[in-house]
Amino acid sequence: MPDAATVSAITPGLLDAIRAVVGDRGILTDASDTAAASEDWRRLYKGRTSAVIRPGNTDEVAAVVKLCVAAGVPIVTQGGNTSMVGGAVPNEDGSELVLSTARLNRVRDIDPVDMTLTIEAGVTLKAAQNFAAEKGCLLPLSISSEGTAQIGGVLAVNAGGNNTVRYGNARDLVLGLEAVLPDGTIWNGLRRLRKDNTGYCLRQLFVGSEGTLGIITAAVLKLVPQPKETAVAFCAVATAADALELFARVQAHDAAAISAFELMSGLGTSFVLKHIPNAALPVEKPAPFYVLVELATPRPNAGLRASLEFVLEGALTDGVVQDAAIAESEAQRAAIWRLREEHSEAQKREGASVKNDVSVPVSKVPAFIDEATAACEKLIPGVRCVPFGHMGDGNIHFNLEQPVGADPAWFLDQDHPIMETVNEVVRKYDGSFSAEHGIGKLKPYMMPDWRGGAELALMRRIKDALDPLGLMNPGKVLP
Ligand code: 2HG
Ligand code: ZN
Repeated sequence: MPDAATVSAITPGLLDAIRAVVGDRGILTDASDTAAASEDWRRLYKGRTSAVIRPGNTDEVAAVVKLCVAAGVPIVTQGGNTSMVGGAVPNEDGSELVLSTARLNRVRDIDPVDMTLTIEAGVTLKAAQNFAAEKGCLLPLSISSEGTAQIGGVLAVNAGGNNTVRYGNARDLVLGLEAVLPDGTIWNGLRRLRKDNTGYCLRQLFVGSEGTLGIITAAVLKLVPQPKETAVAFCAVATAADALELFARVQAHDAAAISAFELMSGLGTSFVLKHIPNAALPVEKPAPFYVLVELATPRPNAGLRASLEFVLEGALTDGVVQDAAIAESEAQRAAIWRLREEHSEAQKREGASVKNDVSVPVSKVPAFIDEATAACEKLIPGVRCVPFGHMGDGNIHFNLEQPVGADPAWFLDQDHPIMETVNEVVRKYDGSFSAEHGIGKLKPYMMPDWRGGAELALMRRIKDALDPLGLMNPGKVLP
């Protein structure tokens, strides 16, 4: 076995041996395929690889890992390649192979009594939600990229998304896991038990590890009953403080029914209206901020709409809300959600943007937004702050769009000072510099500052113990 310092070149012999395991359709070497897998969704990183390996089952993953270990070749595991932090792209020197989970795409089991879904890593989150819905269950995890993002990646990064306020993050939904370890051993921990106190909780090591400790190949996910009633409103508010007041009022009235409480800035929403076909504002006049509030319950005839109307009427009377529209149909509900979910795409089309995926205590969200906005506008005059996100759990995407007419490359070069400026405010409110997108390639340099000392040392010891050769997604997460 090679030692950690030696990383060998990818030889034709290695690719032949891999081809013998996965077959012709399990290995892509065309330039268009390898180029697509080497660039991230945000186009921040352009790496290089000589092949994308697509194993068709867990045994093939294990065999490929063993071949790579013997050859000293690093592996970058990739699902839907929707990472916001460059977590799934190979480096620039072409020394890493990309292992795609796309063909691990089977639903192994779904049980509506146990309320569990046993599913392979390459199934998209959207397809997994649909399987659950067909059995009358809800997979309570929803993110903007769910049509493309795959279960393996969603778990590897511990995605959060729109329903964390009610159901927690991806890690809270994982009962069991199957993974291929960095030496090629298959660990089958696909238990679907609600209680299982048997030593260290190994599955949680892999959730959030971003492919640096092994390759997640399948998981048992917790389901919940499908809502029988849903009510969604789109509300115009003058300030983020008003949005917080609205959140407090909905919580006081029916906290258990809240399934999403999302904030959008007026400017960010104007980008959606500008760039996304058929997007329309459901309220009469533009406002500085908007809130999407969704209530949902598995109880029939629960009167959610009346609940929402009651809270909104009070909020309108007291000037907390300027205007509000409640969805009258599934189509209207989808249109309201689209305004929220297209924020990233619209920002991409508007120009270069620097993202800050941060969290603070929910009660501090307005102060954080006000102070971070002032600090960034001082740092870069003309910068356009477009904060949005999951206000109900305190996770704000404090994104900055380049000043109008500025050079995009120049703007992106300012990413470190911008992120540091935002992070200073995050620190003031005891928040996190990475709420749900993970660390990837973008943020390892921040780790010593935020997670240094015993915490980072422990992470390194875990990494060294599991992946002593450093072949699993090198350069990600740890500095
Ligand atoms: C979302 O909440 C995603 O839509 C993407 O987490 C956030 O683009 C972003 O910064
Ligand atoms: Zn988000």
